[in-house]
Amino acid sequence: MKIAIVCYPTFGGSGVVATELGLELARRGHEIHFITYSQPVRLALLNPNVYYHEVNVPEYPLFHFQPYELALSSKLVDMVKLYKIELLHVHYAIPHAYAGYMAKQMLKDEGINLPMVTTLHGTDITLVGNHPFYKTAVTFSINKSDFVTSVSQSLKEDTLKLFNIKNDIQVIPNFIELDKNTIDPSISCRRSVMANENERIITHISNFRKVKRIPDIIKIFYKIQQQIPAKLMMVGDGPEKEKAEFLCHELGIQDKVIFFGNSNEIDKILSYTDLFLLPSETESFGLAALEAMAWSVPVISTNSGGLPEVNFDGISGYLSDIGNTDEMAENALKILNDTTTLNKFKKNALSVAKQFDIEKILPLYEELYHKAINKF
Ligand code: GMT
Repeated sequence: MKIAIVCYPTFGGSGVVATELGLELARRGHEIHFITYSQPVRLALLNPNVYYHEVNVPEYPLFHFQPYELALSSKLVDMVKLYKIELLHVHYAIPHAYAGYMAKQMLKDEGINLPMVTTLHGTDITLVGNHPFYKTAVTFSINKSDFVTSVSQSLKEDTLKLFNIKNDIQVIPNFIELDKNTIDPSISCRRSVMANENERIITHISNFRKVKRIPDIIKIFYKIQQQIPAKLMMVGDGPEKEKAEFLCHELGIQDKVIFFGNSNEIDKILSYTDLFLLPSETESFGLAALEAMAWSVPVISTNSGGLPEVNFDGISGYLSDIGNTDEMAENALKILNDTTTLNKFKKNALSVAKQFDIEKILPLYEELYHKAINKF
């Protein structure tokens, strides 16, 4: 199949899912066209089936806001015609489903039917899309998609609760490529850069937005390091990062916390990690938790949104109510205190992650694409 994928090309989960999906589809022989404003961070172009088409938005001083949707829908129409693309898969409803619908309409005018699959990822529904200024357009674009998927049952329920949706929503969870999880043995071991032999390594990875409750991570770690030798790896960047750095200084734990910023060494960091913290206000799924589990890392998370669908309480880690940092620290210590328990949780985390192996999830998308193409 010839498929166009529209996504945010950033470090965020929706962009990662879209890119990994496209790359795996390309490996399976499909022709994949990424159409977005810059090259997706995880996109390696050394694949004969992968194309990247940049959407350029010229700066014009008259405009207070540059019209990205307009440029995107034009680019979609041009690329669909040029490469005879058969299907459009947009990730994140805002504004991609909206621009996709416009492209569909323009193509229809020329006698071309382009089926559109929209995948809802979370904040496009729970935080941003639900805003009264966007809601009408978001509802419209979801209803005008030929097929809609959501990354968890919880997100599906939220979407149906918050919007007047007439379409069926199919749940296709986030996935992980387990085969990838081997560290090149020629790379010298750098665990020593992060921690001493006797210290447990605890990690958080995100875009440091408010929804991630970054101060809770510091509070949980503060309690852990009072009981056992430990270091905290903070990976990623975003608006809450500086506040977290100050908090570490206030608590006097700055020497035990490393702020990496956006890192391309996530796999290596996770391979040395003993515990992952994700105390988010909400997560439609929690791809970061799954990525950690795929490296046999147990997870301490909240029980909000789709997190209970990926982190199983008492098995791959523990779940607590939002903001209950005392309980999260206690649970973390239960896992970290002795090596036998830690190893049991590590083993369980990996076996839960295996349920989300790309080999199991990707055929669900392929099946949906066939259905969408055959619809016209
Ligand atoms: O929250 C993020 O880190 C980014 C965000 C995004 O839109 O890219 O992630 C959302 O999509 C991911 C992939 O489907 C999910 O795993 C995340 O849980 C979801 N984030 C939220 O719901 C807050």
